[in-house]
Amino acid sequence: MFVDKAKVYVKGGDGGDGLIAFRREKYVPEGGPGGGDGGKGGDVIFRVDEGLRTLMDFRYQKHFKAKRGEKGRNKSQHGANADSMVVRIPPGTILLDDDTGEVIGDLTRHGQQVVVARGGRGGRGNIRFATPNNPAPELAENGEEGEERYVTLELKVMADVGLVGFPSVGKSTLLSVVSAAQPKIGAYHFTTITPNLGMVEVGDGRNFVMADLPG
Ligand SMILES: Nc1nc2c(ncn2[C@@H]2O[C@H](COP(=O)(O)OP(=O)(O)OP(=O)(O)O)[C@@H](O)[C@H]2O)c(=O)[nH]1
Ligand SMILES: [Mg+2]
Repeated sequence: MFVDKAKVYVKGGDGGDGLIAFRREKYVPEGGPGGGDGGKGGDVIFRVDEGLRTLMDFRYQKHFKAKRGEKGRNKSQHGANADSMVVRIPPGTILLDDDTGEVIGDLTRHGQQVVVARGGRGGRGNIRFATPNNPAPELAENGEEGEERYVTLELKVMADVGLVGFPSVGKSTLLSVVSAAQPKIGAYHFTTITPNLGMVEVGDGRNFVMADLPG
């Protein structure tokens, strides 16, 4: 068994700010407050896709930030909530909070998902702050910040192919050439005592796991 690992940064979207605005209507001289609430920031969600087999994609993209919520609108309208950002992961991935070591999720089935960073709530607009004493408040809240953290992904990988052959025929050498693995190579028999695994990239985006076994 070989463990593929990756560490990524995730951040939920910030909430949209609440708006300070006043109604301006014909024949209504003092229309009162009309600033709406900000929208919620997007969540970052990790979802299992059974088409994936490795954590290779996370070597290239390590930052995942969801969009922020829209600012509150006038006429008491709520700003739009931001869409969640969905990141695809292979089945069998364990997600850990990198700082605390807490297990965030252990995802095995296709479509299973977990929110790894929540988006912030939107701030309240000035309509929310109107009171009999202060019917025209010049006050609104900022949106809440989205959660952020570093997440470690761990995937236990089973080999797709194994190299079987007599001692010293060059099995470890082959693995070292087609993958990034660095197995011990020696001009004597039984150099390899425990299996070595490596990820082989085919070139069209696909990849597979090769195991170098003892002779
Ligand atoms: N001439 C030649 N030598 C090779 C070739 N491939 C590997 N070797 C050499 O053969 C020796 C054994 O290579 P390994 O890759 O360790 O062989 P292995 O099959 O993993 O051996 P065990 O782990 O001991 O079973 C090393 O000295 C390599 O440098 C090849 O294509 N040609
Ligand atoms: Mg070997």
